[in-house]
Amino acid sequence: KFMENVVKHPTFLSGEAETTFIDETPELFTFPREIDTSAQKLQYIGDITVNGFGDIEHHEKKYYPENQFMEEFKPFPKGLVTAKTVLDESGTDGAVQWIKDQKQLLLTDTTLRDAHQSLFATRMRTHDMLAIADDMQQAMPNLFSYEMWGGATFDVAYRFLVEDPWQRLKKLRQKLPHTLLQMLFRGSNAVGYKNYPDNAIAAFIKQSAIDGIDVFRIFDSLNWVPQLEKSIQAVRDTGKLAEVAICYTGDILDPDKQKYNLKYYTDLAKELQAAGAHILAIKDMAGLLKPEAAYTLVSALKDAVDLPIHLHTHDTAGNGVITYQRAAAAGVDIVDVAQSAMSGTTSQPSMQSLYYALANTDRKPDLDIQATETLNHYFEGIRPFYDDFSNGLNAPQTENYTAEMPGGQYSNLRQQARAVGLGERWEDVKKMYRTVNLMFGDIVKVTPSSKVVGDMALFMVQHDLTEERIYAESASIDFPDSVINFFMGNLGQPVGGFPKKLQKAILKGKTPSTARPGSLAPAVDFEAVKKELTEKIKAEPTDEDVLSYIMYPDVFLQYQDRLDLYGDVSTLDTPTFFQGMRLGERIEVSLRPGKTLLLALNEVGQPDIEGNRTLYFTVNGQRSEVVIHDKH
Ligand code: 3PY
Ligand code: ZN
Repeated sequence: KFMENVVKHPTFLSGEAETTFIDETPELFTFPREIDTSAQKLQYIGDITVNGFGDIEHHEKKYYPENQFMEEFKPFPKGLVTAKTVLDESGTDGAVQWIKDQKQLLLTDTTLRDAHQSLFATRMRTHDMLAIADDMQQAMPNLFSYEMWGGATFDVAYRFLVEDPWQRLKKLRQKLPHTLLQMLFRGSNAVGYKNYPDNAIAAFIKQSAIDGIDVFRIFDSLNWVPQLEKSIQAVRDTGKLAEVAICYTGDILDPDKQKYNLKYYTDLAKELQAAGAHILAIKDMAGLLKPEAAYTLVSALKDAVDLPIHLHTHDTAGNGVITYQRAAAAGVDIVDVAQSAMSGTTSQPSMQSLYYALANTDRKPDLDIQATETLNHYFEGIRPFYDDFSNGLNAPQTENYTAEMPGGQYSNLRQQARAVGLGERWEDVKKMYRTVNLMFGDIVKVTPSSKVVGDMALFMVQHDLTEERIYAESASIDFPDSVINFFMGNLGQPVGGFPKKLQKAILKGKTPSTARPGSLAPAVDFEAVKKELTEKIKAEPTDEDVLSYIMYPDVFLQYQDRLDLYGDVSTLDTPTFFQGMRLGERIEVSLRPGKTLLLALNEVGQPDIEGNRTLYFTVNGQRSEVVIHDKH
């Protein structure tokens, strides 16, 4: 391929090629990716069959009832006015006015983002989304939006699902043309866990808008407004909706928890309005907003600002629907719900339950309830595929009113605890999470600040550390990097500042910063990054690839390596993707449009002296083998 590139290069053809020709022409080294082959698919399936998926305990593939979701829905009503058509035709001002004019409670469906992030560690695959997206569009034509991107979905797609998240966005955009698509954006932390330079933030937002995002829910993990301003402006520059979040913590009605009182939230809302928010979100990431507090808060915010209010909660403690009902009574404009089969516990409250709770009131959502009940069966069918990643909860967790752990963190931290051998000590980890929060000065906890609290809690449980020992022995303790980074001020400033004694103990003489981290970060040179990435992947990257590489260099390169090894595995059915194949099983795999493989696994050989096993398949009737190293 290299020689072919050389002899076809214009400089070479012109006869001007000198000895530096090869050094100066990096494009010679960019080769088109090999198209998918059945050998690549066998490599993937063989590896999962023999070694299992990631850090999930290896088990025999489970049997699932055949998912025969073949329901038909009414076609999308022609000419229907939706929030999306209003935004496209009348811009952000028109959309904001339209929201304010609605009497019914508007709904955002989080099934494709926060629900699975909170229930099974963000593992829902694009394959399972695309299979139902047309039906979702038809069954729920009147939704305000789908939250379907951002948060943890971005890195999990690359890291664990061998998928390109931008493709998910573009494909869902095609299938959901009439509904706003919404993403969760972590302000200066974008879709990552650290601070990124301002121009990287702006470029990421611009590309996301081009590829299909209409509503950006922007938050800062410490509610520090300087960390939000650049993102708000960047979204406004795209002509899309900047929905800016107050992250809710504590309890405004509890006299003992007045660090975050009503005045704190109304003052913050005014600042966010002044910073350019089109919509105000109340982001109750841990499900701490109790029903009467919701009534009080929404009423006060309605008085304080002139913005539509969008409420997001998690049903961790089981009171989510009542919270929404009281918020609706106070005039909240939009709330976040998930399909019943994907709702409850650490996820959002159920869309269907909320509908019935508000039936026969003037806030009843405009929903074809029978159609959504039918649609929900699809999610009932696929949810068991993800049981290996489950949060393990089947009942409300009222203790979370004390632990204050965000829903999106719960299943991830549990998974992290298992990975470091603390699976059995989960109760201790939760208790320690609360202790660490108080040690840190009772901070707002949401990604990435919640991750810092989680890392410290795991660290303390793992090393049997108490608060007293942290102070007494700090000189000899190697604190987790994320904790040092936080106390250096690299995620911004927490409400009320850092606790000085602990900060000193953790930083061991280093000087923390109080500047906005983005004001210190050098701007990204996109051309230089593109060149570097071209050399690394030996192919021309897309603009999206460059942004992903800026966010997650190692994760992105590992994804590229796996793509080279396995080809596009996004077309595998989900049980096969996570659990491989059973002996004697037959499956169909779509290789590319119009090309399907019929695979059968006939035999798994014994490991040879080096631990390699040969797997014997039939592929479209032809015998085929693959050798897999058994890692056990
Ligand atoms: C995320 O940032 O991923 C969250 O879901 C925060 O709640
Ligand atoms: Zn959430």
